Amino acid sequence: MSNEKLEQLRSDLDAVNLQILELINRRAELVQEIGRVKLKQGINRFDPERERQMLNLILEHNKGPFEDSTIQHLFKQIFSASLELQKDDHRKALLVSRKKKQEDTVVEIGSVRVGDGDPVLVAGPCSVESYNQVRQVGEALKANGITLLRGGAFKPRTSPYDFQGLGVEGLKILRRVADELGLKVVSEIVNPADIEMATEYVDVIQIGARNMQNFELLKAAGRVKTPVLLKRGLSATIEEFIHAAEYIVSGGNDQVMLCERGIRTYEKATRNTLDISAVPILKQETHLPVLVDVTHATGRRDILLPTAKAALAVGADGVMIEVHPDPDVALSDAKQQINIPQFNEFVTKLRESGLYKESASVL
Ligand SMILES: [Mn+2]
Repeated sequence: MSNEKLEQLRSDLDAVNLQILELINRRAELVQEIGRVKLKQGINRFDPERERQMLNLILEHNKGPFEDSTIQHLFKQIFSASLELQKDDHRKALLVSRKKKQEDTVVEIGSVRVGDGDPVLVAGPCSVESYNQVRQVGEALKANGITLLRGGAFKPRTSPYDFQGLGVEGLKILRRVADELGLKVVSEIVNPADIEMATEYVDVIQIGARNMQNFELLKAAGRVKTPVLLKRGLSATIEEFIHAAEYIVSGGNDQVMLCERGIRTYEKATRNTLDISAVPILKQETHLPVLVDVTHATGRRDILLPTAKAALAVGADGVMIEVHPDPDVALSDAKQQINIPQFNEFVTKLRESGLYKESASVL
């Protein structure tokens, strides 16, 4: 008899579980619907006042046997799961997400295609210092069959007393050398007001790590058609990085490349810690090309080659590296830039690894 009763109680419990399941999913559907309405109205998803009202109503009606604190704890779990659900919906809707667009985005810079499965190199001095300096590096690029020339004209430096770059003069030098040698210019812009002007001189606008969340700059880069190379912030999560890219793409510019450049950790053996796993994650989560800046990620000449190989092995669409004709006298990042013979060796070894084949035919 008592066994029968236990069976009955268990079967009642199963039925209640299923009712709770149905109700909890019904609740989730309502929350999703509210999320869609809020998104349309541009209202923030999380509303603490509303959450307080809901909790008060629930506690008013709590007749036990659960204590109010237990009920509050359980409902808080349900609330936060629902909020997560709205977040997931939101993530699915991101323009840069793989869910929104299956195919890889290929960024075209003249005849160079970034993201088509054939990795590229981006190389050049940290800062533009003179025509001769840039010209020497440009010639080394050309000799190695590399088209994308980088160089900093506007330098956001840690200290205001450090060299700040040549500004527009630097952009003009880059443009002149690139035109003379048939190269393409990648250069950082730091001021939203300079974006329009920069499009006259650069083929790729770089947005640096320190400006990854300069939202006005991101919006300005979204308003032009020039491709953008967006670097990950020093302490930015992958999610923040993806959202920064979304600012540019949602503004109307879909030619965006992501660049992992190392993140800040407790490790001192390298300047930053190269987050190698960010590469396959970004490739999975977004359809944008992903590059790795081995110079700033490591800050060490002796491990540029192995980290570049690692980057390409995990699926990076390109590698960025700093080259200077005489790094010892460079006005910025003197310790980590490589000279031209070292650069030639780097490119040769990278080609020998079979991971990098760009323009091999022109050699
Ligand atoms: Mn640098």
